[in-house]
Amino acid sequence: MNLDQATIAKLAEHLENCELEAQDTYKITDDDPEMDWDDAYAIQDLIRARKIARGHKIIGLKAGLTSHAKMKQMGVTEPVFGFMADYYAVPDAGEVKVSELIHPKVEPEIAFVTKTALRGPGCHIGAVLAATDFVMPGIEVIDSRYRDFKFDLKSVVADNTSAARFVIGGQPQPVANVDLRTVGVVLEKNGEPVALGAGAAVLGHPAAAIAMLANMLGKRGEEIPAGTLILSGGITEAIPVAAGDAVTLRIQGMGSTSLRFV
Ligand code: OOG
Ligand code: MG
Repeated sequence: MNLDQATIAKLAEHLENCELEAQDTYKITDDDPEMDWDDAYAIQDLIRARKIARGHKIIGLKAGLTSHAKMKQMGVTEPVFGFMADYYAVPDAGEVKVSELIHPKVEPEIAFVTKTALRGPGCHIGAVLAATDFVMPGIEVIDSRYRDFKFDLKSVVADNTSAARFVIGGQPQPVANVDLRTVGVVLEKNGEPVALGAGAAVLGHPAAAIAMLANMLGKRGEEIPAGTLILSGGITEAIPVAAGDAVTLRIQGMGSTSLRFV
């Protein structure tokens, strides 16, 4: 770690306030270029602790930047992870208030729910499939707190990987019922298909994103508990949305989920 505790606390407070006030900010590595990976996750952990201290629950995890499309769009090379707070969850077909966000974008994702714990190192796709209760369609709404969505990896980790809202829905399927590599994914905005893909866009197999997450947590002495909801990462590039937009995600054999921006 290169930053002292006071700086980490100050940056966590700043980034969380930006989220809560829907206010964008400069990239934090501009002022603190010596920030390292441990500092970045320490800031994210402190944002999580601040939410828990205010009575919020953490209801899931997310892997991010797990597809080539996403890494190319954001100009980065490595996956990262973050958490989902209770108030990020939107009911299926529900509303997202754009006044609470800065510059939201949507991502088509496959959501996993575990039935047994996963612990790295050495976690692999087979272990993930064995531990998965079901998979279902999930739309993540990301909202980087950084101006114009411009960031480097450490800044985005500190900012809880742009997490803001999400919806899951459709027909939960056991993994034996779906080929998660070839499964087709259609994201529609106002009835028009705006992004198309297949599961393999995420690290060759979306379960590989969950294995990677278990291995990253394992390095910190943590695990993915049984019953955890995990978003495995955007399959296509993220699509900007505005008030008035309706977004639907359809995944082959898994039904659909949707939300509206108001
Ligand atoms: C970072 C979050 C990326 C995903 O699914 O790849 C992410 C960002 O692009 O702002 O959630
Ligand atoms: Mg995402």
